[in-house]
Amino acid sequence: MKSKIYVNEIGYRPDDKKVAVFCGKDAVKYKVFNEAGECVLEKMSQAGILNSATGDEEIKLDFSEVKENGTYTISVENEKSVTFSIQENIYDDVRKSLMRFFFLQRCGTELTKEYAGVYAHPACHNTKARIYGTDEFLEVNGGWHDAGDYGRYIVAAAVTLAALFHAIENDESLLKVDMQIPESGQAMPDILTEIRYELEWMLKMQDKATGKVYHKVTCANFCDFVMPEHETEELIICPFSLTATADFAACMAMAVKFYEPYDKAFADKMAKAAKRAYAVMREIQVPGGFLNPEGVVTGTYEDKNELDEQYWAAAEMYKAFGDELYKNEFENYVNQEVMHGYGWEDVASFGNLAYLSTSYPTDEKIADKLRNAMTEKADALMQKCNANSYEISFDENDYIWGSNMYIAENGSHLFDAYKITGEEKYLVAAKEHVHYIFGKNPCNVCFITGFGTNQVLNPHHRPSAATKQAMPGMLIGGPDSGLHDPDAVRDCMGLAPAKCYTDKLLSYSTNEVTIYWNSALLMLMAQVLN
Ligand code: G3I
Ligand code: 9MR
Ligand code: ZN
Repeated sequence: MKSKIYVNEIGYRPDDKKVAVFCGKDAVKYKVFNEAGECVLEKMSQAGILNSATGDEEIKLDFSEVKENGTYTISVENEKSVTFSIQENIYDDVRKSLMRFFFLQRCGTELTKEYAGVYAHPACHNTKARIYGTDEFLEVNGGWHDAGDYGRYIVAAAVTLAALFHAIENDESLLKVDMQIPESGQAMPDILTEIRYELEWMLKMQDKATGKVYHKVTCANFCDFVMPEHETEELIICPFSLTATADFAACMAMAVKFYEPYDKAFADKMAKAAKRAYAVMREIQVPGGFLNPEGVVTGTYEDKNELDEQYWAAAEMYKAFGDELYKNEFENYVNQEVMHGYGWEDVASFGNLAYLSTSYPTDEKIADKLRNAMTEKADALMQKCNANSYEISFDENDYIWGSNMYIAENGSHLFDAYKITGEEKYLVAAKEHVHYIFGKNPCNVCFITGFGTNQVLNPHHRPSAATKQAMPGMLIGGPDSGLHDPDAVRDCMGLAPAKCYTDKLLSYSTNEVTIYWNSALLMLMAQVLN
């Protein structure tokens, strides 16, 4: 039987706030025991509060006083939690594993046993790809497989890299992590080498003639649960899209400064690519945005609002190159209906960070407006945090496909307000979002494969399924009350929104993984746990 005390199963750093959750109505006595079996803390809780997202009354068990290194359990009545640790560098392993995931997702190249273990495979997806609707073929090898499937999508790639760049900016120690990749030990830090692997592929997805960027390259259909070299159907390059082209421009502009010190020619190539994409992005006007062309059924990353992508691109272009034109265009977008976020669909928050951190002149009124909007957003999230015992910024309507990405993203919005106001409460709240992902959640599972006591064993991820071994270091999508796949319907029908999660291979809407979910978590961890 799983314990009913929900705790960060990976553990805590000594000085962070530490709170477990227990379902119950009345106040309870709880105790914390160290590995020697000694009780190091005994306290009374407050009474439970009803949570509209779980349907449960929940009690907070605050044990922040326990700060000594060691392993512990918490007990309430006859219930005992899983064992967890307190230690300063407790997150090093999970951070590295989350980073190595990108290497393990490499497409178009052989992964050897030495670096990839059971996930080793020969080069995959290395035939030329057909440009949809034509007899033209293009070499677009490389990059990372997007997710549990083997598609490669520009929108997804760009936001992944943006989050990774922000992770590095917030925690420079990421540049020192030995990712145990074939290139480790070179002058370029491993994380930048890995990111470059994706950038090189993205550059191939830009049309040489026009500067427009293709939306994705995938087969027409999703393949079976096989290793990537066995997906051998024809590769199809889907049409240009405004979102892909704008996100591409933003991402390339961001990348320039990271590579300048190591490879000036590569940095210049990206600067040029960014400018070309930005210049033409608005020409790609398809009513309603990108949709799959006939015969192709893989991921769409469809987006009804394409303004936030342009907003983000304008901001990054200005930050990178300082041209007045980009500034004017950005400031013009500020007055329009843009969607703020750090996810694949709504990206304007990346634009805010770019405008607020550029060394070129900015308009103070606009900067103030952005800071106010960011703080307001965080305040709305804080209200939700205060309304439930998990202290996360979710109510019953927030459990959608990829909810764990929104958990991470909200943590980053709270962190933004901390940076703007200096108020500690935002930082403390942001950290609870990491604790939730690591096990303090009503699904009672650590949402990173390979970590924690209650592990995810059957992720919707083809290499994991083909090897019958969950690849470690993947952030799982998490509860989705929309019940978007048959397994979710069968296992979660009638459950409260926060519990609509099932550890089944076929549950792609709750149990898949993606590059941009890992990166969102790495960004938040770099912000609040460095
Ligand atoms: O935005 C609306 C929100 O306003 C509404 O309240 C809510 C209620 O359901 O839905 C929200 O939209 C959801 C959207 O994700 C939010 O990001 C859609 O219902 C949901 O269907 C959509 O899911 C996306 C899914 O593809 C299907 O399109 C996921 O975000 C996205 O991560 C996922 O991406 C797939 C790729 O296509 C293929 N590769 C795997 C990858 C991960 O599953
Ligand atoms: O594996 C696919 C996953 O990456 C997608 O997110 C998901 C939704 O588009 O689709 C998965 O593929 C399934 C397909 O949609 C329906 N037939 C079964 C496929 C494997 O579960
Ligand atoms: Zn591949």
